[in-house]
Amino acid sequence: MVNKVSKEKIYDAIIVGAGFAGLYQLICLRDQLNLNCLVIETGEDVGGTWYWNRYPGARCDTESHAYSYYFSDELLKEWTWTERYPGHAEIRKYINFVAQKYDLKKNILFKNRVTETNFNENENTWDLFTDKGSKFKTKFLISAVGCLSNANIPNIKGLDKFEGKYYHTGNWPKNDVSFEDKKVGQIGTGSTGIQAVPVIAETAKHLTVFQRTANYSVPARNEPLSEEFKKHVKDNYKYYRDFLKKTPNGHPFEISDRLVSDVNEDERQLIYEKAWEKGGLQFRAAFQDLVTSVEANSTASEFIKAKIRKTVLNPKFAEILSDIDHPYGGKRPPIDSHYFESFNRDNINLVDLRNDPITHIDEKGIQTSKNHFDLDIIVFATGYDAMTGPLLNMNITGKDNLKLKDVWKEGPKTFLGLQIAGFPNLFTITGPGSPSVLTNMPMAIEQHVEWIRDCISHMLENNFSVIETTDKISEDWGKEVSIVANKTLLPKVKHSWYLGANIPGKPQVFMPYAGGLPRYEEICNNVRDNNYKGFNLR
Ligand code: N01
Repeated sequence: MVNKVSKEKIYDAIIVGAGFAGLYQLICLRDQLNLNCLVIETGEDVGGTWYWNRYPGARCDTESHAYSYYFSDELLKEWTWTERYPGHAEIRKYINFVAQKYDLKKNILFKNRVTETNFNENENTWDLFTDKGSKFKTKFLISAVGCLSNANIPNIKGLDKFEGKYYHTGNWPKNDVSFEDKKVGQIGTGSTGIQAVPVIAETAKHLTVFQRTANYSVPARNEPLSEEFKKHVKDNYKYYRDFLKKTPNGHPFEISDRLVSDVNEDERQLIYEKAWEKGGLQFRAAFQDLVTSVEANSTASEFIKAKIRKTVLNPKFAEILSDIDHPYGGKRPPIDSHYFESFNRDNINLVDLRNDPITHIDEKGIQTSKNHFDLDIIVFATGYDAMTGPLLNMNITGKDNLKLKDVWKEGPKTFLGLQIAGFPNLFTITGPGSPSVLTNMPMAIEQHVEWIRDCISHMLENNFSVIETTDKISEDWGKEVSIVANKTLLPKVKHSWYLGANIPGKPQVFMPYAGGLPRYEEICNNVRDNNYKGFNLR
């Protein structure tokens, strides 16, 4: 495909990233608006985050019938998921199925990373440069780079001396990594680490888990889907489409409207037990006030801590794993398949980095303040420079030589997470300031992609060539994002990547919009219906 793409012409739209967002944006702009489009993608194939996340146990935490494009009835009828939560390989199959159905790959330039992008004020166009030395020009630039695509390997002294192999989960090799007969060390116990531990422990000779912050997790209860449920989904996709659009997080479950204080202790325990048995992210939907009230939250937190202590037989491990310092759901809550049970194996060890921090890595493994751990493989499940990282990586320069990294020195500033003042004609799908990572991503993506499509269509119909928001509007939106977040417990959690606190030196600002997808969509639609109020069009 690569050599078929002309490098000279001015594209109507260039989309960066060929994941869920980039592919649907291509469908909307190429097939619905008839624009001349190019997608530029670093990977060798479509998939976005799922192209890179092939680590052991990688699986989506959203139930499969909701983790789908909903824009096409035909697609919903044609595709059938096989498990309650789709695994990474099945998601890649799905994305490839979509790419093939709509013949998308012919417009995608693979194996090219965008390294620099500059706005040309004379032409109102964007110039893009890639690591392969290619240059492209476009009228509209659309970032579909994802929120969690900038892998973070912490700067630990001596890693370059390590004689074994090391991998980041978000950059996993395409060929399977074998853990057979290997001593493995895994740093990180977020959603990713919690998925990886049970699978690595099963095949490795020995696994040492290095935990900095203890984490909650609820059983996913993954299982193959019954034929009956598969049929139910196909027969009811219209119902699910409406349902998913109405729930705050775009997930296929209702958030209860009862408060923790509405029920007595016995009833509460029964409700939690039922939710635990059902499994999945909907545990947090058991009561309405779990993410807004510390007291209410503590009942869920204590329930899960008790489950951990009951499951983990080694009292020392049980103590380290249940010594959790933040409210349940304050960080993105993981779900797992036998994570805590894995600590009952005899080939696993757990290191509490709070009491025994890593000092450095040497040729043979990891040195902590008290011990040395001989390792053949180190797995970094250490997360991402989330939300802003992938955008900043493109070295974007807007009007008046404005550098994005300078504009965002104190944290991201956007209008609706869709545009940045000083960067005309650049749209950011699921950008900071939008619901994005607080939702089931395909739902947030579809809403953004369709809004951008409608906006560009409006511009073309009315002969506008430039759209740009202002500093004042972005500032006001930033305040709104912060007011809404402060109604929840989310901004109060230390070390949360929602705040950028996981990356040394990153400004700490709560980045996603926490007011829910339906409310956010209403705001976006109001902007659209009022002649794109908040944007200057010319
Ligand atoms: O990353 P994380 P993740 N020394 O940042 C630790 C999504 N996701 O890849 O908490 C030692 O959550 C860090 O410790 P601490 C989901 O949205 C989705 O797990 O900072 N440890 C933490 O334990 C999720 O939230 C699916 O103290 C260090 C871990 O590494 C997001 O991706 C599946 C360290 C990082 O946890 C990110 O999850 C999986 C250091 N220097 C993930 N630096 C789906 O279902 C970091 N850590 C779609």
